[in-house]
Amino acid sequence: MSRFYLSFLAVFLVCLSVVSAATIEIKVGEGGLKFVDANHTVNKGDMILFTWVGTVNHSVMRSDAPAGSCMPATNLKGGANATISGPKMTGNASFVIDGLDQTIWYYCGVGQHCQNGMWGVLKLAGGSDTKASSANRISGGLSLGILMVVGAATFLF
Ligand SMILES: *[C@@H]1O[C@H](CO)[C@@H](O)[C@H](O)[C@H]1NC(C)=O
Ligand SMILES: *[C@@H]1O[C@H](CO)[C@@H](O)[C@H](O)[C@H]1NC(C)=O
Ligand SMILES: *[C@@H]1O[C@H](CO)[C@@H](O)[C@H](O)[C@H]1NC(C)=O
Ligand SMILES: *[C@@H]1O[C@H](CO)[C@@H](O)[C@H](O)[C@H]1NC(C)=O
Ligand SMILES: [Cu+2]
Repeated sequence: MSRFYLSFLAVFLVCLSVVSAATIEIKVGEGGLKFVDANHTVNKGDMILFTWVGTVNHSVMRSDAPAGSCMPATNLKGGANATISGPKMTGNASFVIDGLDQTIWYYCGVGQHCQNGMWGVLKLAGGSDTKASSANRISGGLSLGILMVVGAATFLF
């Protein structure tokens, strides 16, 4: 193996190990008064994408602890807004994990939906992953790795 090949391989492996941002989709109102999946382990930079799939209005609000407290959060870190989306029936809403909170609690503020269990939890993790977001993260890491290898090759040759 040539030294060049080995250095590309090294760059590639380093890139693979870098945690890249993932998009985590949460379906709002799938199967009733639910977020699916409600709970995820997230990393800084991940985008949480809520997509409305139900047939009644739902909102997405951040709350303080404990999970399922069903009250808008007060004084979120970084001046974040407790309202991620007001009530609606279609479309989407998203926010990016800023890494300031170890745990983000969220719920639907429409009617008694939250009291009926329509809430979820996003936990910040350094390395570990949830099943739901690992596929996205790996493909993101792969494309980044490939991009950097192509970049290195262009530079060296
Ligand atoms: C989400 O996690 C909380 C604990 O943090 C747990 O009580 C709840 O049952 C979980 N919800 C789902 C839908 O798994
Ligand atoms: C929070 O977001 C809601 C809905 O997007 C908006 O109406 C409200 O003005 C915002 N509040 C602050 C303090 O930015
Ligand atoms: C759903 O939400 C929209 C936007 O806030 C509102 O205009 C509409 O009246 C709501 N529909 C119901 C059935 O509550
Ligand atoms: C989210 O909704 C906007 C319009 O409200 C649309 O332009 C955009 O494509 C949607 N994004 C996703 C990822 O569905
Ligand atoms: Cu709801």
